[in-house]
Amino acid sequence: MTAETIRCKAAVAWKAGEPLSIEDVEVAPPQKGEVRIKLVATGVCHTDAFTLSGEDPEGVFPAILGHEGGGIVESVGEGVTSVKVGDHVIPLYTPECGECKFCKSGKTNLCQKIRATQGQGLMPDGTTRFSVDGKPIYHYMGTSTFSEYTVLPEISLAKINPEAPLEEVCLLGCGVTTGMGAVMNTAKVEPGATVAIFGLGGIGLSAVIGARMAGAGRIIGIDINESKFELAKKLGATDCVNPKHYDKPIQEVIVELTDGGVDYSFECIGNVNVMRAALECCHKGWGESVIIGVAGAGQEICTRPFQLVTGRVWRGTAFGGVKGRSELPDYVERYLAGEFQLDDFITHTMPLEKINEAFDLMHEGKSIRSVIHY
Ligand code: NAD
Ligand code: AHE
Ligand code: ZN
Ligand code: ZN
Repeated sequence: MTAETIRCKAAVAWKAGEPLSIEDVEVAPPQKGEVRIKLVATGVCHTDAFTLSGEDPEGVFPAILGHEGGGIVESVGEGVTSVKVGDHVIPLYTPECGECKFCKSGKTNLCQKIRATQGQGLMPDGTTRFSVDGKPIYHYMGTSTFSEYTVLPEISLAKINPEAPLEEVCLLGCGVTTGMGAVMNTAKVEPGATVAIFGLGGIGLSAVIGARMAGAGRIIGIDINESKFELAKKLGATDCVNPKHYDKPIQEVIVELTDGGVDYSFECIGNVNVMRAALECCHKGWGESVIIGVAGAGQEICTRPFQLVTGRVWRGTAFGGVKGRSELPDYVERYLAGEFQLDDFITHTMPLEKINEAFDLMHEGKSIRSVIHY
């Protein structure tokens, strides 16, 4: 049976810098190779706030933001074979087509099959499935989870175990996978290593969990908001440091604390000055720093090249280097097996109508993750 247009609620970002507006949107049926899903829950990540602020060079408006969702397949377009109606899925802003140069390289999770149209807020055929009173609304990161229903390409869905609570595993659609993956997959932190994690929000705390699971010997959490320290310690941080308590640069403080620097550092904020500090607190000869945070348009990183000449390594990661379709379902299984918890992250839950409160709580430093329940 051919699917019909659905009318539902969505939070629309009409303009940069303005609160989201709850609207009745039309969601067109999935086209060839596409899938329409009913969202059950979505987290709110700092990247949503970043794009809404107008700092994202790829930010297009009006758009439906959101990229940390969990949902159930409602209908499928022509030719879709890998998922069926009723399957539980996590939307992927990093798809996995399995056939592009990037997928075939085996060296990266950055599938590029639909990256160009995704960055323009469009489906792969160059059009949009969302509209309000006939006016097209752009997609966001290929996911647009701040809507009761959304449409994605088949290659942008990870099919997961239906026993997993979507209200929790939605966080594996971005934050938790990114932080854990950065540590275990990108950096490959080894047992006994000393690790510094800058920024203890959803991403940094997930990196703390990853470091604990990797068997790191020392996990130093750094944040200017000390209310984050209690949870960081519960999750495995051995030390918590507030840079505001020191007169000298934080990299010097960390180098002194660690007999010459850390083996691995992670920047989980999006601040280019902290990115420099994260590199420079690494141990001479081998320390590696991984950039996770997303910095605003026009910003650049800098350090003395001597930092790299003398063996420090600077790298970055998107979605923790995780290949969504082939590897994310296993993260869900590991969660179900009790290897890590997600409820600690969910400081607030709310209906879609209150989504602007989730952004306020994030900006006030009061939340780790707000999860919208549909
Ligand atoms: P968040 O707002 O929940 O957490 C950020 C934390 O950084 C807060 O605890 C804040 O107090 C702290 N902080 C701010 N300035 C600081 C400073 N100068 N020194 C120390 N701590 C400071 O954000 P989040 O959702 O955890 O996201 C963190 C960053 O990661 C954002 O830039 C986001 O866009 C990015 N991100 C990247 C990826 C990726 O794939 N690379 C994925 C998800 C999120
Ligand atoms: N559009 C921005 C960059 C935003 C960005 O870096 N996004 C990360 C994911 S953040 C999730 O919370 C990412 O995956 N990047 C890889 C990619 O292909 O976008 C800009 O600067 O233009
Ligand atoms: Zn995110
Ligand atoms: Zn690909």
